[in-house]
Amino acid sequence: MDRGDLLTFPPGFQWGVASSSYQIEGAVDEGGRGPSIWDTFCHTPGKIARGETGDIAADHYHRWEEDVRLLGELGVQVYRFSVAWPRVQPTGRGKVNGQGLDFYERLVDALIARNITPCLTLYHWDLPQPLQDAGGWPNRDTARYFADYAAIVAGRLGDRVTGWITHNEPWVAAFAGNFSGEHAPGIQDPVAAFQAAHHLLLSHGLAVEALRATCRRKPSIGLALNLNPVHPATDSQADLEAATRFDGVLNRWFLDPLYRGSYPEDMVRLFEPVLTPVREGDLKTISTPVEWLGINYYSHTVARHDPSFPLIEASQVQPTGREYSQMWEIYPEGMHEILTRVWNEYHPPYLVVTENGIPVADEPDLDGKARDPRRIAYLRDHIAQVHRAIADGVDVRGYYHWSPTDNFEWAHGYGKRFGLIYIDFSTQKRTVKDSGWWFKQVIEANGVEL
Ligand code: IFM
Repeated sequence: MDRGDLLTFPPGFQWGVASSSYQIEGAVDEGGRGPSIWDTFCHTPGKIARGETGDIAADHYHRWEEDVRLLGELGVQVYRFSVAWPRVQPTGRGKVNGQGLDFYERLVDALIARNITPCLTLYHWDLPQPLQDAGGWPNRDTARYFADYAAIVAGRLGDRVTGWITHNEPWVAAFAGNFSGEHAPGIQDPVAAFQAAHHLLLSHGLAVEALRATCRRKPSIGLALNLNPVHPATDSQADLEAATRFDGVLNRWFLDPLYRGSYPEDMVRLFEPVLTPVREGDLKTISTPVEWLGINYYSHTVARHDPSFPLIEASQVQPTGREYSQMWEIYPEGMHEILTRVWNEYHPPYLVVTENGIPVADEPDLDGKARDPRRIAYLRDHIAQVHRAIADGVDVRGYYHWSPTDNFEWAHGYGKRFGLIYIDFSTQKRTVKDSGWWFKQVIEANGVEL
């Protein structure tokens, strides 16, 4: 498998990049698109750094051809993108906006023409605002509307797209959106957050049925979970237990229902005061087997006992003396740890790293070149850990970098850059960074040089 310092990957391993609609598209009121919760949230003063919005973002709605061409230049094999539900159904239910579907159809056809496999995410957080007005994810009806929307997209694209992701990071959608309120819709209500989490999972199961019933080509369905290994801040009993609880809400609350058909008992006891009863049959729907699981890995979590946090009595700490990016500790070993743990404890058919990347304050130099050695180092070290997991017997079939271009990083606005391609947001000029050319070599070699 390895030649000298080159860690080579199994034949057929897929190298990709991942993006999401609201973070790149812009054109929020064009092509018949309706408003989403992120439009509302961004236009609420005080929610986003510097008052920025995704109104224009990376202007991908107008520049998608250039973006697809750049993906081709980098030799990318898979492009994971998301469809904006409010482009397809401006009010989230009923009426379909053909122009929205046309946009994604053009994109998919252009990818296929360049031999880039599309991997379509149905939901990356841009819920149509009218559905939020009717209660959002805490309202059970939203799950049913999501399945209808899945069938609509599958009806148009299911003859050529085979890679499907129902949800991206349902933990973030549920808890950042409805518990901490840092994300849209900005609600702070634990009861609503747990209802949202349950309905997101339920909608995943319902969408799986809808995709299988509608796609003309057999779909290969997964979902993308944000998973972190959780480590205790010290070896005290209190911190060890706090780490178990943190792991319970971050990882097991989603993995257990999907792969074991039940919520973790220790956490159910803990969250009992804020849980609403689960209806019969829901967990069977949620645990409908799917073809693969996507893991979005960025860092690990270090947790300590902290009674000031209700219910969970645990909080995250940032230990000193470690290496950090602008948003998280840099912890490559966690990639190996989470892949092997999920593989050994939950037995998914196979895994794909559906996101991994680093926010770096890049700027092109005077000669116009965008040098980003920290991103290259981060990617090399994390890809090496994917390789290590494969060598240990974990079936990982792909690695998708977040993200092809710099984009709108939610509450951080444009202040955090994750792209392999630099975007000057004042001109929308694209410049491939060193990391982009480096990733191209990784793809060509099907391996990473240490
Ligand atoms: O930009 C986000 C993405 O939308 C979801 N996963 C994490 C990325 C980086 O924060």
